[in-house]
Amino acid sequence: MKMTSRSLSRAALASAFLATTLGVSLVLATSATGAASTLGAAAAQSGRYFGAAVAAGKLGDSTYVNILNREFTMITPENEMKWDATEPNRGQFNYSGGDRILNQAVSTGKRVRGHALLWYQQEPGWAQRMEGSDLRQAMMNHVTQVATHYKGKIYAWDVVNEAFADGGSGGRRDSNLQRTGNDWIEAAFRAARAADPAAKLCYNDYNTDGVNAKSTGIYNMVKDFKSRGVPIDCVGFQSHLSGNPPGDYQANLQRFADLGVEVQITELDIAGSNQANAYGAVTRACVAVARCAGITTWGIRDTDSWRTGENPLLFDGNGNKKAAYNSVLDALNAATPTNPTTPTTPTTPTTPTTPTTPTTPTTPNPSGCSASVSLNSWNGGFVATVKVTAGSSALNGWRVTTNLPSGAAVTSSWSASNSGTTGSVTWSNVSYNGTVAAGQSTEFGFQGTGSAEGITSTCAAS
Ligand code: 9MR
Repeated sequence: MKMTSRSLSRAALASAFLATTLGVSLVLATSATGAASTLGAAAAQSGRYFGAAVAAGKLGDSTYVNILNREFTMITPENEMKWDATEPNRGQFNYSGGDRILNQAVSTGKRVRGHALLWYQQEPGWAQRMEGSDLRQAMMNHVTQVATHYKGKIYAWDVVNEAFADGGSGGRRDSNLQRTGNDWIEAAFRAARAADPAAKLCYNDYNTDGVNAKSTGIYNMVKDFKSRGVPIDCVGFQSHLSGNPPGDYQANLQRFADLGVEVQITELDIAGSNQANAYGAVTRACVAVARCAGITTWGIRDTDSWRTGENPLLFDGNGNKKAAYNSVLDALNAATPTNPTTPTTPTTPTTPTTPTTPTTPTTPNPSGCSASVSLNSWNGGFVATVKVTAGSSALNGWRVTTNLPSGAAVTSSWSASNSGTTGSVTWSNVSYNGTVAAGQSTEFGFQGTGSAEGITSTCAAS
């Protein structure tokens, strides 16, 4: 946990103040302590999302939709963007289910994790019967077509799902996809980047919850991709668990983050009697890793889960919050807020003596927006992550100018569109991240060659 003593004491001070002036009953609903009352709002305080896998067929169920709308800020289509759904016959694409979910997300201000472009399961029958270069061509066409259809609308794609073997080999899983050549994964990532440069591109897998042979195999692949400039932005940890995550769960996330990729918990569900504690442990691990961008649970209510009878989710069959829900909410609320990006010395908590009506927490920027850049550099290249934070008013669009030192050049980017690649580069929001609530943040990033040490950035509302 990265909770600083300052934020701890501020939170304690504020909650004591609230409890005495407003009465305890209000504490849970207010934001003055940083204690948000929904998963999505709680996660947003530290710049993260909280998502759920959603089935298009359930969008007519009002209990389901009410919880979805209230609690979640990210949606993963549970099956609707898979290969068998989107290309049931070779070259004939069907986006009806995927579009339904995308529209539901967009109309309610949520983002979408695309799942999954290539996976050895849920291949359409025609692809299952193919091999070799013919299959390779069909695979790449599939990636290109689907990523193009959703271009600019997807926060992150699971480009490749579950390509590594279980057990101790640390190698690839056998499949007809794998038999087209070991380079199929990087070819898929390059095709996805070319089709939708704004989407983050993830590799996603299960049984990768600690440092083990399988996660190390994936780690080595990501490291290799980064060193060779193969576009990869994130790694998804499905985290289908029974009881507590392994003791090195956080350390495992961190070692991937240290490679310069985002990490995401993509399909969380936890069975067993220790469920509430285990959910808390997973959430605390994510919020302790700066590059852990968010958590998605694989379904909403226990009755929505693929793990029939195991009740592994945060809401019971009637839609009531379970103990595990409170564990997650508390862990999200305890995360260090990320808002004051520019370390404009958050001066001593403005005299909390006189109980002046607890208005919104003092805003980091008086107006407009600010941008801060964090760099992950290696010899000859870098990844820059830029955090855009709204000032005292919401943003309906933003423009960031970064000044790159000479010799540095942008080669790819995500979640923003740019004009120019060297020197002064201007970045504009894409369709899904232009709206930023007052005091909240969004991120975009880019990869480049050369050294970006000394980069500066400015932000303007547009
Ligand atoms: O939850 C999905 C279920 O409805 C499908 O029948 C199943 C098909 O294999 O896939 C489930 O989702 C899986 C996800 O796409 C990838 N990781 C494992 C998930 C659970 O099996």
